[in-house]
Amino acid sequence: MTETISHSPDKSIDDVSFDQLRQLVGLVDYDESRDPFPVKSMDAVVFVVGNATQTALFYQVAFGMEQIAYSGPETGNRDHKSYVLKSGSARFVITGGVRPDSALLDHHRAHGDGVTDLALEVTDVDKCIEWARKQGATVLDEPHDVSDEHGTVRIAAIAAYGQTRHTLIDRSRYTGVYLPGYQPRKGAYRKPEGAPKRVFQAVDHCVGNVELGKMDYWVEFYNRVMGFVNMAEFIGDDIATDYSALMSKVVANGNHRVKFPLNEPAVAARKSQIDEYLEFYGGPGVQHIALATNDILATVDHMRAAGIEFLETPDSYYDDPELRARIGNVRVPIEELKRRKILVDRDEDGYLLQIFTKPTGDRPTVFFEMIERHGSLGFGKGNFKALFEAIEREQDRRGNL
Ligand code: TYF
Ligand code: FE
Repeated sequence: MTETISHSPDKSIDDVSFDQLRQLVGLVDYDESRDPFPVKSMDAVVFVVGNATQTALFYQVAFGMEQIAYSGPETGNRDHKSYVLKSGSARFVITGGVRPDSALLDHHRAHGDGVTDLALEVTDVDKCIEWARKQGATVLDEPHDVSDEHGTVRIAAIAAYGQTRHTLIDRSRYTGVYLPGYQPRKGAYRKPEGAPKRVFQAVDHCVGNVELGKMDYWVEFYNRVMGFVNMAEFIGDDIATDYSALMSKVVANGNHRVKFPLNEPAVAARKSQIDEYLEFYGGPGVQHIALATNDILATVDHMRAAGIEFLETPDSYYDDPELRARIGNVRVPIEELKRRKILVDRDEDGYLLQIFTKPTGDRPTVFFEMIERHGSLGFGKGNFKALFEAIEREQDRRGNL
């Protein structure tokens, strides 16, 4: 029997090629024919916010994204406004309620600005739903076609942790800009001269925070319902009690294009950053979205100039001889990283550079990570101590002890 080693049916995602993605987000080969729930990629990260009009501008200015589509009262959608933004292969949809009785306003009242949907592009919606249902998933939206003059998409949705859902989309028969109901529409914002072409190229991973004792439940959910595999990296009891106050495991689809780390609070000396999230988000939800860049120095310079605040890393991190020895040579002098507070981690496969924003909304909940991979398939385990100490300093500033 011949086995097909499947990469991805589409070899180029906009102008981010498959080979670029392999390096950007760390892909592996796998046998798609044996996958009960084959996932192509992230389709979109869907945010519900208090003011979609202003938030869409924020992602254009600070994250260099490009507005490509819109749905709202002017296009016949009286309930809410929805802006579609792109950067390389990444798509964000920013949504906010317009009518006072919009369900989105209830979502916002409960959770503040947050992520409602980690939408996935799949090749066969019905096959995925049939499998997921058999494995006990809650189907929120039964498979159905939605059409306009640009073709047809097939859509369904299953429930994940908290109020988060996974919409499944087959867009292989659709040529429109996003989905039926959306019109192509650029924003009025114009990038300044000299701005990087892109601040990031892809979504690398999306992290969920779940309640104490529920991490393994959700890992098992992704294994059983969506055929996701466990990745090697995890934060266990040992690390948790010493300093991180959280436990974490990572699941990924077959080729690792879609990676979902899952955190739960750990009982530690101080209030866990995960407990703080759960309290302010009002339950489980998406904690951070990691965005892959091929030039994290330019990324950070652009974002800082636009007013984005990153977690501080003390100079001692960079001056630590043990870190220097472990890191070895990276593509830029350590001084360049130190100046920008970019963290470095190395494992047996290579290294990665990463940095974390402070929470970007009003509540201490959702934040972003920018990551530049050079072979490493990890998540920065070697940085957890420095990272979690920085997060705790921020918790203290918020009066959360
Ligand atoms: O995604 C990850 O697992 C890494 C590490 O609050 C991490 O980015 C985990 C928890 C957290 C911040 C970063
Ligand atoms: Fe991360």
